[in-house]
Amino acid sequence: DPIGLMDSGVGGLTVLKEVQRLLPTENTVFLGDQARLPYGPRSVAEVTTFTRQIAAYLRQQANIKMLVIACNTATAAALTTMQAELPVPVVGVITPGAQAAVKVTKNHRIGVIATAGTVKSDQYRQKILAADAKNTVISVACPDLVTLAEANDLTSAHAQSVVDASLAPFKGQHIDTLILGCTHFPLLKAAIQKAVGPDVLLVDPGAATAEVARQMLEKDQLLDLTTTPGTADYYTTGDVSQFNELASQWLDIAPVKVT
Ligand code: DGN
Repeated sequence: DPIGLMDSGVGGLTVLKEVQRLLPTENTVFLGDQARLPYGPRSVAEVTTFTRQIAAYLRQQANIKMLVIACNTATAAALTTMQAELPVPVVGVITPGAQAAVKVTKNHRIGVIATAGTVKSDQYRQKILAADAKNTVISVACPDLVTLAEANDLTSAHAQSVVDASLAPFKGQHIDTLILGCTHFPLLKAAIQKAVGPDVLLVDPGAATAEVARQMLEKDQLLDLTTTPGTADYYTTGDVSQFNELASQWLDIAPVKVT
């Protein structure tokens, strides 16, 4: 049975890539809810409803053995609920990302960029302080970066100016670590690094999340121990060609199957 991953759009593909890298024999099925994007400004109740619907769809359609909520906004809103409701293990991206940042910061000043929903949930700050209370956390909502990523506008002068403006609040804050707290943001990594300068370490929670997923599968004896390369299926609730363009580019595979 496959591992299911979900996001509000293409951002979750950044997590899928890490899962495929770490667990190349696992089958995966991904759903991007592009028709209802963005999740960032929506209420907890609404994001929880969407997450529940997608989980049910992936269970029924693909009999997933694990759900990775590859979306920070949905993790913040619905991880605990989904863990209580689903009969399979459920992994979110926030705790792995927070712990990865705590491991690498030296001056204990950690920045977080995310959607409004994730910032409002305060979960990155709470998880970071739970891991090490001497950290200071500065969180900034950057909804415009989601729009850039969905439009596959990653390297243009316009994209850089939007990224620069979104990250301006970090000027003078002396952070040494910045968590990309929205799964769309690793797509804009180059522009983000340019905006904050070369001395700030960017943390992409995707890799740490893939490792947590591996550990949970191992513990439950659900790991695929064959040597055949895993298959990948993709679903979007939105525009197939738009999804395909970015997915094929980011995952370095073409064409991808989208239904
Ligand atoms: N990719 C989602 C996240 O990680 O929070 C958010 C994108 C959105 O729906 N605004």
